[in-house]
Amino acid sequence: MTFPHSSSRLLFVAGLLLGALPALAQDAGRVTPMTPDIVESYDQVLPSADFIRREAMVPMRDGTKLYTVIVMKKGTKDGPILLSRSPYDAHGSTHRVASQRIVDILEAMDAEFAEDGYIRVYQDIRGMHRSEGEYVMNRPIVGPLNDTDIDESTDAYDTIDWLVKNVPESNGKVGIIGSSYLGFTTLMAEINPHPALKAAVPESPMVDGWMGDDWFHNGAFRVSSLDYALGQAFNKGDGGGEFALGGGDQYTRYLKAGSVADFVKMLGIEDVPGVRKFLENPAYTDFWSLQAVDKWLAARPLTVPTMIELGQWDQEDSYGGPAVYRALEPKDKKNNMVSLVIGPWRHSGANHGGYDLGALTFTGDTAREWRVRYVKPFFDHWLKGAPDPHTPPVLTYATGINEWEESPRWPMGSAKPLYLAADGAASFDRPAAAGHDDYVSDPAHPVPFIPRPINMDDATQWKPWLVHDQRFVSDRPDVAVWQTAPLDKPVHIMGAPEVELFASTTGTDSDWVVKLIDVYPNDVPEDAVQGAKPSMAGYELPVGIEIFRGRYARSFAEPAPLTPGAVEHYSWTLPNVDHVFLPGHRIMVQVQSSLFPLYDRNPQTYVDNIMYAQPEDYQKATQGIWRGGSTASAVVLPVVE
Ligand code: PG9
Repeated sequence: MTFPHSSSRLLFVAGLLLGALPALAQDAGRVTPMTPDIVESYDQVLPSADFIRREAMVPMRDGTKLYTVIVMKKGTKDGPILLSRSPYDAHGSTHRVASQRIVDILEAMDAEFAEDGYIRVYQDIRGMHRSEGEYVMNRPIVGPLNDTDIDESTDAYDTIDWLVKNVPESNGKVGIIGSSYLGFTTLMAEINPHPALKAAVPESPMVDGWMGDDWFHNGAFRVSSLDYALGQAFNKGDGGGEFALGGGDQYTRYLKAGSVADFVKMLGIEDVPGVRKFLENPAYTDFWSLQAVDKWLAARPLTVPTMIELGQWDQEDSYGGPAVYRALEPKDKKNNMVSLVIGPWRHSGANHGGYDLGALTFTGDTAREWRVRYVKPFFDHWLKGAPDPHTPPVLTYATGINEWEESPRWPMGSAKPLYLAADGAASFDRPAAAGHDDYVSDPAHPVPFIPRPINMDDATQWKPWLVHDQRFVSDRPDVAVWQTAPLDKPVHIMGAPEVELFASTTGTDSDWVVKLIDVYPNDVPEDAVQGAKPSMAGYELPVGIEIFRGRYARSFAEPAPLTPGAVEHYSWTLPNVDHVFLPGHRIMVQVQSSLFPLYDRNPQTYVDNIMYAQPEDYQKATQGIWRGGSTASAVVLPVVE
């Protein structure tokens, strides 16, 4: 280990001395400064604790200091550093439970590392909680959208540089990990990476907020984004978190409010920067495309081994992980630097218990299994020189048969269209004759995305919603349904099903929602499984749900009105999955024109900025879903034979 700065040597000595003086430190007011910037923290820590916890204000190149917590087991020597850069309170992540054991104070996902000589570091990103500076939500990289000299990539670089020079117990190698926003900061660290950054695990990373991560999906706005932007605007010190927007059914609340802008005005939050950016940028202009992280990564060399993870039922960031895989994989000439993992999880579920999701039960704790069998050996190899674990290029969990599968690439399946046919049938044979099925979509009665009363802030509703039984809407007259006969052999899909929809509307704008569903037989052998779970008999399990905003049929950047009555062709993808439809099950497709209040309502009358639609713009429309002939709507399944 080398200490380039003499101050680091001093620090090391001070650290050794202080390690022997915890009781004194507590007497002295619970924290003891090591230098003005590094504090050995004894907050609620007894001499018997098995760990050391330091707090440092780490200086960035522009002088801004970021609050950083460094935790390791006592006696750590030559340990690798595992870093996470977070907007969610580094102090909280290193104070989970008041305990004297390192595995308790850190996040559950850290246990394997904490016990094995890793130095765990959490940092508040710029402007958040205890860090200095100004917070910019998903701060774009320095360039056209950021005219400063700093971004999350430079902050990661400066942090890593400081850590390897100022943590004397480290071996000088750094890995980075984190989910969602922390997945975004993980990827940002890979742009012009510090040479000490040796491996990265971006989990459910937020990559493109318009295409399919948090804010919009294919142009449809996610109303929950407002709540998030509001919370982030006030996350300073111990502040922030959720906002009390009133109780009751959110379906009613948003319906009564009107447009997104009406809701924002009602709350008086037009000037919150995060909120304003949504109102002003509803289309995929440079504002969004120039901040898409996959595009930045595609334009740079691949130097950091990267394991990308996402949950099959990720209700927040299902787009980003596969997009980054597509951007990086062509550079991975030997197929040994980039890997993709899709587990049977919700958003960030990989860092928690992976036994079940909603009504589904898996084979044990799949999340811990992934962390122990794949993530830990991956970091051990790159950060500690442990033997090559031969991380599989692709690791997925086949739901339906509940088995892990290792594959050489992604997607694995080949395209097999499942066509919508007459009389509610779905078939692998293309119907010769063209026809259409119609329904009336009324913005005054949008289709709920989960049963009412809806509270998206209630984790029990929000986290498993993507696996919710769809029977609660399949009988609605504004939900069109097609299904196969019971399958006589399994249908295994590995990839992102593609929607090829031919549809008409009597309006001038419209949303289209397609759901691919696994329908369980009405009496299922699975019922024999013992446990507290409700019966799966007749269950309509969504394998993938995704929305498309009609005005973007021809261009994401330049929306245009739809021509009433004309049949338009729409293409988009459902989330990436590894799923087996078992014999006896049916494959169902549902189509509807709203998914409320998760997505704002399309008024069904074209207006330039949909955020500002007026009450008179919200009009009923008759929707035609076309099938057969030259307008053969289908969901193209990535089938593995
Ligand atoms: N999905 C959340 C998020 C990421 C990035 C930006 C905004 C929100 C998250 O869970 O962090």
